[in-house]
Amino acid sequence: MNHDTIVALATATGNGAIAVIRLSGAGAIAIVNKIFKGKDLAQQPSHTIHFGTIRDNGDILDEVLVSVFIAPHSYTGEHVIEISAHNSRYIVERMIQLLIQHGARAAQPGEFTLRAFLNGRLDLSQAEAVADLIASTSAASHQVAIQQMRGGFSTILKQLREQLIQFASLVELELDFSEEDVEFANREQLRVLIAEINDVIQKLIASFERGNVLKNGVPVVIAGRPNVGKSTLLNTLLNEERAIVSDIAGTTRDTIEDEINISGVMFRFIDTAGIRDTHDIIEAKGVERTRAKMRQARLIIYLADPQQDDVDEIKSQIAEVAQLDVPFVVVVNKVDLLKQDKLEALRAIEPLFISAKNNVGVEDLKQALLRKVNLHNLDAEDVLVTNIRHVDALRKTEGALQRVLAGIDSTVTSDFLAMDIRQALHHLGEITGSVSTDDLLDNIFSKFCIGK
Ligand SMILES: Nc1nc2c(ncn2[C@@H]2O[C@H](COP(=O)(O)OP(=O)(O)OP(=O)(O)O)[C@@H](O)[C@H]2O)c(=O)[nH]1
Ligand SMILES: [Mg+2]
Repeated sequence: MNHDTIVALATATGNGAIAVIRLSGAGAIAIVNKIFKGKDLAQQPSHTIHFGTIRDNGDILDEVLVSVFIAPHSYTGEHVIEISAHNSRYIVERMIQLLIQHGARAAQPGEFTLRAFLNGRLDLSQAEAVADLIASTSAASHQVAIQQMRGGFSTILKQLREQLIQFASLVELELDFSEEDVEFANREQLRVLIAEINDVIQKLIASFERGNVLKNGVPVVIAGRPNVGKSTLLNTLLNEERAIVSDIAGTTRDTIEDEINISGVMFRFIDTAGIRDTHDIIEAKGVERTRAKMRQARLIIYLADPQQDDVDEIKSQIAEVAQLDVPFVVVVNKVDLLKQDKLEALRAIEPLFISAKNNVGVEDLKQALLRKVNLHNLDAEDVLVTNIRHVDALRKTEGALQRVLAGIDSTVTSDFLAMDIRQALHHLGEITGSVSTDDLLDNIFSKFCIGK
């Protein structure tokens, strides 16, 4: 199965000067050679590029550049050919058909990367990072994906896993000598190793929240009483008329979301229905939704309007927000209308003063948000877990290690100890793919596009 040569368009369909058609497999060079007129590709060294024409029965289909990668020095570890052609849908379709006629097969989604994994060019978490990298939309998510694709935490995990394997085999060896009551595996050393692994795992699990936020954007809820200017602020942040603004209280009834990139970090702003008691059933539902969104937020912008509410009233609103236990910033809107004495009185609550309508102070607000999430200065060496599958496996590893520790303490027999260590190894291996099932691989690679 793995010996057939696969072909797919590697670049996006549609506009663009160049299309790259990629082949991988033992027959890649021979197949292209049959339709390529130029140098004999079979005679060329790896990592070289050759100009020539692709011909169908003597008719020139296109002038192309052909890149040659000889196994195992390629993305997939197999022979790889990349044909750079002119990006016409017609040319691309004909060329792929031609290659299939000459012995290639159309690739499945993610099949190039799957082969890279099966041939040991990437581990599973690195392969997943390829998908993330392609999907990355901000400097931060890009950095996390690159880090992971280049090895990331799998290197650390592999080392720890190997040490644990050593212990597993020593403990299992004890089973063969069970009559004689010997201990090959030093229990104290095992305890130290487990503590070390636990430490790394804890850090990785803790990084998940941060990593996930980087990948998916920081959810920031804009909340406050009706008419304080929440929708106006959303529009100003997005620099477009995204939400309806009016001087009628209760204009926004449902949540409205959109993303912007601030200094490399994706923020997802969520405009909400103004909070008040209301008999209007639809508005009441909207307010309920606002409260739910506030609880789920990573950060709340609590917007107040001193034209509507006096300082004490605003203070009591803030006290309510504080109870949610979600980080928040207090922002006073409509400074353009604010009288000096009221402004002074408001300083006590240390808000940011803005005018959403006139775009005053909004830049400072953005900077405050960045400081608050503390994500923009990511260390290039920071290892972050962004994948729910990985975090699951890490949690399961943690559980198994706890059982190993408990086992050492209660001096259970070696066979139970060995079983728990094997469990931990299994879950650690799931992350890097040292342990994998067809279902798991299917699940991961089917999410890729064809050509990746
Ligand atoms: N003077 C002044 N008016 C503003 C400012 N920001 C918003 N407004 C006005 O305040 C009114 C309400 O603005 P919205 O953005 O619709 O308020 P909201 O908080 O979304 O209101 P609801 O959706 O009803 O909860 C509109 O008439 C805006 O033009 C500001 O900075 N200065
Ligand atoms: Mg609104």
